[in-house]
Amino acid sequence: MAQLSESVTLDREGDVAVITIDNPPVNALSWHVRQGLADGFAQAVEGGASAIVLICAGRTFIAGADISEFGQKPQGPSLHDTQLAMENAPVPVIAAIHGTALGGGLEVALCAHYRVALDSSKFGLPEVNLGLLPGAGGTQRLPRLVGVPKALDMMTSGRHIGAADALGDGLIDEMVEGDHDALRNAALAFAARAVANNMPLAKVRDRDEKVAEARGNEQLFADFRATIARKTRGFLAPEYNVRCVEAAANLPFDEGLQVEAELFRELVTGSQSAAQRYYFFAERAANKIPDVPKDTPLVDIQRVGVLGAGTMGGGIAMNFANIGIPVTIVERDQESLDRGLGVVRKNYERSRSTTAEQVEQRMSLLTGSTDKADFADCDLVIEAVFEDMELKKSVFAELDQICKPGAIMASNTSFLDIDEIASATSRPESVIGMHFFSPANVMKLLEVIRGEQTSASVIATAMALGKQIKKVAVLSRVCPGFIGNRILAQRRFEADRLILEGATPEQVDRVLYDFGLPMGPFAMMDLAGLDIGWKAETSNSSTVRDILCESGRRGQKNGRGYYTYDPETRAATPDLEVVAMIREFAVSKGYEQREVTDQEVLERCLYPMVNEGAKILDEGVAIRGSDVDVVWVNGYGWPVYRGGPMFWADSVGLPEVVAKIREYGERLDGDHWELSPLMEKLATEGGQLHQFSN
Ligand code: T1G
Ligand code: NAD
Repeated sequence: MAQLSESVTLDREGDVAVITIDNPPVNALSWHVRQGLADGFAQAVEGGASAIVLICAGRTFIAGADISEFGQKPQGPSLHDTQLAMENAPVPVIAAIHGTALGGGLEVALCAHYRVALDSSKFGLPEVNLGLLPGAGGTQRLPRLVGVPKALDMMTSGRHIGAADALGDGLIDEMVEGDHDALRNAALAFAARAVANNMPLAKVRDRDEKVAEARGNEQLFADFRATIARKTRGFLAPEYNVRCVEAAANLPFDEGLQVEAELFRELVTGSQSAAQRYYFFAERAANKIPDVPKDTPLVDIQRVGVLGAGTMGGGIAMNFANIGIPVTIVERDQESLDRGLGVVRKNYERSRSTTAEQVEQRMSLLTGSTDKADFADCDLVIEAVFEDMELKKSVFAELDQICKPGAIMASNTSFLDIDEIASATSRPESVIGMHFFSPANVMKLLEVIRGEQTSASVIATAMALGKQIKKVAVLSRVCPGFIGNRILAQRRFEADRLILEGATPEQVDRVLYDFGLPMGPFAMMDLAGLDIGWKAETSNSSTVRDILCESGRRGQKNGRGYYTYDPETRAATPDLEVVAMIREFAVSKGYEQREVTDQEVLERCLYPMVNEGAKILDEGVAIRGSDVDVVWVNGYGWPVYRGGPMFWADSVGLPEVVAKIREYGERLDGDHWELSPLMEKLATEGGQLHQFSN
């Protein structure tokens, strides 16, 4: 066996050459892998091998290019040359695939003449998630095997397909059951058959029949663009991926490769991909807690309890039933319980990805009760009752009596002090915040709130559980509103003031929507309901919300809020009557009316958020700047192609942001305009918020 580079070896099985990549954790195509591959194919052919098998050690086949190398000085041979060597090899080249063949990994496999894969394998070209497109021939080769519609779907969604699917599409030639040894043996057997039967050296580039079906079919591409328009709003990469597939259908292979190379170059040097690549690592960093080592023992969670089956409780329970963990749901009375379980069943029945059988299987994992004593055998209880401190303290005192030793008691509070809630128990070390976002069975973010006394084991368990239920968990310390809601409150304050000074709700919402946020603050308030926490008997026309509610407006639920809503389509239309009511109210409060520019709206809504994010870092509430970004991308729909509030502020330039905050702070009152010392320091020293860590 020859060690060709630090991560690639060349070996012989009889007269078949075996090239093995071993580059943990995911066999990414780092420069030394590319070097080893180039040498491996050359030496295998020079050595007279009758066939070549390419296989990877460890947990997966190649999971793509080495993302950490992007933006760095290029090293080692280009992937393109190695792929040509594979494709033009004078002997059969078989790729043996296990785990995930993703991005450049699948593109390498597509240059083999044949592909053999374990039945547990996954395949994908997820570059779009990094603001990119497959830049190693994948945009031209994939459609030639799976057809144009499938390639469009895979490349613009980034989704992975399974081995059975891949076999059906002709993406692989043989599916193997078993383990890595079974795969290796099957690939060697396939190689022997290929040699014995003189099987053709099939080049994917020569396959035309599947792309020919879409040649000149502009309608197909137009229809596809229309289907993805809404969910890819603001992103560049999806459209560029579509253009490459169009080239695959309409141009000769090498010309299509040219189109791919040009569009790839544009994306990889652009700001969107830089933000999305940053975000890829930011999401993975969020899992690392400096004072909670990786090997911290976890609490074994076999059964979960959820207290309260309201808006949040039901969704929280679904997350655990979805992964097979039984859940006891306790409500204060049977009627509330039936209502809550009814909503859960409806949500399951409405979900297109859940079969009728799965609905029953998951509902069977949910046990309803009106007696908290039924939490006695739970390893974790998550409380989701009304947002009231006294109520929460009283139920935690009860849980303290009921829950078994070692059980975790978590609160889904949005704002309240976890330490104060924990003080109602005799075991604050077992109390933690697990803050889900609505709808809890859909939103990916889980803010994990550690109290002063929460144990490392409880923190580690909550973070690991977050990954298990397919959430992105981010750790926060206690402060009002934690990371996400605390930052949201700053924007809300300025948005409310801007409409008193002359901006309109439509203008504020439009500016933030065009920036890439899913919805502006006023449309969001209409969606949530203007009367949340509002009481007619105490309303005294002291806020815009008061006067809107006093006028009978409740938001989307009664078709009138800051906007009026079409009863059929729910489409929102700016309400001039509301604009006039706000004007009159503002003037009565002494606000001078003036023209407010879109730029001022953007700066006054986003800069206080950045400033608050910096304060959160300064106080050590968040571990690192990128955690703040992960919270906002996953919990509040901040466009990932802008990285997050911290990354975005750095891209604007902290000196500019600091100068603006100072300027606004001089004429506007409010703590949110008091400059964060950390941001001032970083701006002076040329530091970056998104790279800051405590
Ligand atoms: N490059 C560098 N590091 C990577 C990596 C990659 N491609 N993929 C994963 N890692 C690191 C990751 O940061 C983490 O490190 C560890 O591996 C485990 O990852 C030319 C342009 C493969 C499904 O987009 O989707 O090819 O935190 O925690 O949940 O056309 O990783 O432990 O230090 O995510 O089991 C295209 C990206 C690249 C796939 C495994 N490929 N990776 O998931 O583990 S662009 C991708 C994943 C490209 C070509 C183009 C997932 C995974 P650390 P993990 P996991
Ligand atoms: P909700 O009013 O929809 O549901 C609360 C449920 O708790 C009700 O069904 C009520 O019957 C039940 N309940 C109240 N007291 C109880 C008791 N003593 N025993 C058992 N059940 C009891 O409220 P929600 O929106 O689901 O909020 C619940 C918690 O989650 C709050 O702390 C809230 O701040 C937090 N939260 C809400 C959201 C959101 O968007 N709604 C998001 C994140 C967190």
